[in-house]
Amino acid sequence: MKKSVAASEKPVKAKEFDKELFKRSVEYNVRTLYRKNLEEADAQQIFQAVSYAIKDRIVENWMETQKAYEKEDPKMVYYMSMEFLMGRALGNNLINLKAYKPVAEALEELGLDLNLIEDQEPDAALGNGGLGRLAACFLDSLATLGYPAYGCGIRYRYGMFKQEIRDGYQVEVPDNWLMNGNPFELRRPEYAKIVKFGGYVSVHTDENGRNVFTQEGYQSVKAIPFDFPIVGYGNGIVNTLRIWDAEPVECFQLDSFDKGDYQKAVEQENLARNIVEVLYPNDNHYAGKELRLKQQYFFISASVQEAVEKYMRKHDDIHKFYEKVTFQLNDTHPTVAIAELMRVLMDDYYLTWEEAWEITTKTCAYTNHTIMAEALEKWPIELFSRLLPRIYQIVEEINRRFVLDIQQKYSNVPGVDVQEKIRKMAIIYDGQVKMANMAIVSGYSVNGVARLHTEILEKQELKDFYEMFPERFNNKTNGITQRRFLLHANPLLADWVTAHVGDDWITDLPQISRLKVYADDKKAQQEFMNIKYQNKVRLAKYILEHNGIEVDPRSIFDVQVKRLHEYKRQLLNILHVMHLYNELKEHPELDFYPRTFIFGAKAAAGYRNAKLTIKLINSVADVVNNDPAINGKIKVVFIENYNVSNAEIIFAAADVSEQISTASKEASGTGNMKFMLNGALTLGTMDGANVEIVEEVGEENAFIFGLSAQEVINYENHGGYDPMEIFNNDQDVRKVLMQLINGTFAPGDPELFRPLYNSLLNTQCTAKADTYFILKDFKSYAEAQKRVEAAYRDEDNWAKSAILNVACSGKFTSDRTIQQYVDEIWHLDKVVLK
Ligand code: GL9
Repeated sequence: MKKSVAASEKPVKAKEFDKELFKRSVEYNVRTLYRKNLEEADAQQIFQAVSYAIKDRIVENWMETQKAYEKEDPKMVYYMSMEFLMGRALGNNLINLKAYKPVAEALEELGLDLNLIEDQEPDAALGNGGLGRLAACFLDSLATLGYPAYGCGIRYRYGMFKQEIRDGYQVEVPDNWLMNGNPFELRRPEYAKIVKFGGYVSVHTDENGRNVFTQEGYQSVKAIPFDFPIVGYGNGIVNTLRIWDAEPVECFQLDSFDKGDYQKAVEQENLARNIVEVLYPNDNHYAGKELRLKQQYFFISASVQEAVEKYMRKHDDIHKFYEKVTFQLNDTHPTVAIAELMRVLMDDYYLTWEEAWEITTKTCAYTNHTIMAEALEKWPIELFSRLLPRIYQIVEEINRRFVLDIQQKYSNVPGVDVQEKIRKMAIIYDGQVKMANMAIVSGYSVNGVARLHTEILEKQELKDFYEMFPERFNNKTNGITQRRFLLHANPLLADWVTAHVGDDWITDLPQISRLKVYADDKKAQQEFMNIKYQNKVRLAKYILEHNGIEVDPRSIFDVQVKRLHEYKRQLLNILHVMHLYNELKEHPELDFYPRTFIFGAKAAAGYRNAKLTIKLINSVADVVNNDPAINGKIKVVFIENYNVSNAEIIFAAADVSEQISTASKEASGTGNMKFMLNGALTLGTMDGANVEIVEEVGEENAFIFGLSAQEVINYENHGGYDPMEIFNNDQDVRKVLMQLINGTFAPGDPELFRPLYNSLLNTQCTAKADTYFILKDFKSYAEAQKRVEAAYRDEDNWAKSAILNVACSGKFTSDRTIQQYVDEIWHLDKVVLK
């Protein structure tokens, strides 16, 4: 058993940080953990020792917080999510304990560099992208605002894969993040739960004439929770992220052989081993895998059981459950929670359907994160009912009653085709269980994640539901935590902001608008650009170390980092780079401002066009970066393994933020907000939260281009558009498209990029061409890029716009988002520690 020593016996507020005590506890931990002194310990061991010392401080506050919750018995939100993209914990915990600088100093006195120690920590990458990182930002804000909350998720043994680039191709490497142990987590076997899969349901009538349902012949798995502390900023609050690990229910029993249960014992053990093995690496895409549904039910059943048991430890009337508990379902991934709560209430607490339904519908709320059709979760009945027989019965009954409601409501309404309504809205239809429909029908709130996205839900995607339940629909524009993405990620800018407007922005981001008065101030502009320059030097160093490419920090850093997806249109970006390269080659005399195009993106392992786009970016980079004729004026860099920790370095260094999704497709985006907060100017379409970003900062401080969401939707409703027309009429487009298939960037294999070419143009295939309107928006994008260059040449004005971006980012703090969830959906009270 690992032992460690606290820096202090009693809880120490951050201000009273005792340096000497801290140093001693680090030395002590190295000794007891590794039988070494500081000089002998390696970097990883030092990281562990420092983390245990910090954890001991956190634990004091954690206990106090939980005691206060115990005493005050406030309403709690359970944020149910398949993904929590936490990134590293040490630096963030120090920031939120307000102990970052003192700890850095103390370590320096020991001859240690906190930055290097932080680099020893693997990212907790239990998420794919925006949706998972949003969950992490929300936990930070909940703790900082003092709201009682649990995050509920899965402790995947392997998180998001590590990306290596070999010969320009993405190679996926397993992410064994728990390899060295995780100093911040706490195993809580005393809260283990049993989760049952398969078998059949038997019904019998009990002595009171009630039907009792029991699942029999099932396989079970033991769910063991691991708790992570979520430290609030400077308020002593520590909430809990509870993620579930799986273990076999019983180890091999010798008598299994005798009973003929050997086979079952093996199967149960395999189930436990497989279920939490790995995070599915799909973003905005549903693959329909059986194991994925098992993962969903596994963590939901455990979390719902725990929520009910915890409630019943303090209360005797289960009917009032919703007064103390609310479940926020992060997309449809956790929606089996609805049926699971119904099951527990009816089967374990003997409530009637009506009683259970009232509680469930007042407990569950659903967030929609995408309108991408391929992301919609639909489970074949065969699979769903085989894996979750009792849950399936309940879903069937929810559906039966809902279809009756539809018939009742619309049968006598002239002009309404009831069958058509049922086809679109039923939870079970055409042999499938539709999870979004269940989430909408069975909860009290449905929210989108940016204003435009919510409007599209109400007017198009979920129109029928909106008509039936208008009061359930609401918008919660996403946000990000400024503690991680400015205070920790960009200390130079953070200090500069604080020097000018004080440090209120750390917990009240709209205060950062006081910077506006400095936007025109020449000295402030220079200081700002100087900080940006230093951050670009830091990123250039990272790129040199990790990619072996030299980039000039005086060039414009034009950055697109996000998951690789056709709708996000990295292809548009790289086609434009090819076009610029062509221009420079044809007109070497062109007065061209040097530009570094930086990409970072992971592609889902089975997503062909996405992976080929990565290869194209790297192939273009090879040619462009090594062509002496263009004199280093364009550099293209693909940053390997884009993740939360290198993102922090990247945002801080960006001049231009590429947010170029096909309008209507990006529900919100959150990277766009992180760039803005760090003073990058948005080059983007009117999509997702870009709309609101531009509204805050003013269109003159951004570069907007392309079709509007409504225009895209109109084309889509009329069968798309004809890209051939553009190909035939636009010389620039024709040239770059030909280069995809003539070997310019793939000398040995001219056909290499044919699939990308076909995706844009091929109308012979049955598949539609250019469904993401890349060629349609190309010209408008190229013009916007020209405006970027012209604007950057006017350095004072650029600095002014950049400062205004920082100053106008106040709306996009996740503190605001969470406050809106609290006020309009959850209705929680703050807990303040004395
Ligand atoms: C996403 C949207 O695509 C983003 O636009 C949005 O900002 C985030 C958070 O609301 O949600 N929806 C979605 O399925 N993903 C998103 O990032 N993908 C995953 O991360 C799984």
